[in-house]
Amino acid sequence: MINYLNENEEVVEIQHPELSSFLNVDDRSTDNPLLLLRPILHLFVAAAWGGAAIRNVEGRTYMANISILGLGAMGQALTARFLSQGHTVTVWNRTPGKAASLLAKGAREVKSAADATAASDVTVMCVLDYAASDSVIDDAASALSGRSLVNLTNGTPAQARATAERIAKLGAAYLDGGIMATPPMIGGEHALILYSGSKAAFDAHARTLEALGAANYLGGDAGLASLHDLALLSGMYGLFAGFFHATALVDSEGIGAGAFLKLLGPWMTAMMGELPGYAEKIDSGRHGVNVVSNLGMQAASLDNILTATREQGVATDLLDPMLDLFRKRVGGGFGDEDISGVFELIRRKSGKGG
Ligand code: FVH
Repeated sequence: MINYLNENEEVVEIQHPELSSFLNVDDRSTDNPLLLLRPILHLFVAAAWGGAAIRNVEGRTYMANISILGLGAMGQALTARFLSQGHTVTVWNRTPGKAASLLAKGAREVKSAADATAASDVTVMCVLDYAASDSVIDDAASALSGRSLVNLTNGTPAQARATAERIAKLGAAYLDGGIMATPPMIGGEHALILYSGSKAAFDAHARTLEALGAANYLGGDAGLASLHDLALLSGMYGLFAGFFHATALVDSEGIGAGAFLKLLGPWMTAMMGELPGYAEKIDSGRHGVNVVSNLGMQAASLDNILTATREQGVATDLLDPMLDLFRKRVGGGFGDEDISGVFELIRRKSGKGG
């Protein structure tokens, strides 16, 4: 008998007297060279056993059957990472010919999304957008029943929820995901992937999915991963916008971006320290307490920034909307309050948030 652990840490027993006498040998000091093959044999036995994710109790082998739909830059990175972890990966892409380097690493390519889906308990899809993922689901629909689909395609919460409903009707479990990483970051320490949707599917496959990056499950509403993904990206684009505007301003006098970043980087990092205070004011709705730098003063500063920007011949497009909001809030009688009050102008006026 050979013992393996499935993804729920349950022991799976495989009855095979000849193999088990060899694979379960404990004496590692033996000089039998065949023992070097033991990890590979474990992989072989796991595969032959029937496809569920299993790993050797000794912790030296770990194996899942995973299918990947979509071999763009991200799909290729996901596949390469799963392969590097010893998993069995079946791949499909709309346009053939993108799997060459993955086939060399052990991936198996099939001709249809349905064939790929049928090959594994869990299928990870990562294509351009939801129009693309809808059409891939059309093709895979016949094979989805009883399986799990993890959709890492970027989209909106509404698209994720609609897809969750559709997949439920097809009899499959659905996890939506948002990848907070670029392809080269996959599997690295800074890669984060947000998930929401079927808790059962997350619990069953979290161990496998963790190979890609930290796996953060946000709840049963399939739209939550997308909501958080887009919100995090919004923060990123706001940061980039500040960087671009600031750099264009000094660039107008011939100062290079790299040189300026030495000043801007630490300044932005220092200003990050203001965010917990703003978050507290937003959550409490009390923008008038503990005000150090009031909005009226900040509106005058931003006005100066935009005047100087025009004088330097630089475009004001990125910051114009911010000054409009500052002025509107000051005009509403909130000039003595904190800058966090601007949030009240953009938040949803009714429903969950407002
Ligand atoms: N790359 C990145 O930095 C970001 C990081 C965060 C997450 N995003 C999202 O990941 C999705 C895929 O992005 P990608 O980088 O892999 O994108 P591409 O390299 O352009 O590959 C696109 C794949 O989508 C397939 N595809 C497009 N349209 C269809 C369709 N109608 N039916 C089936 N597949 C389709 C395309 O196939 P092909 O053109 O090779 O036939 C590629 O496999 C995306 O949501 C990012 O926002 C990446």
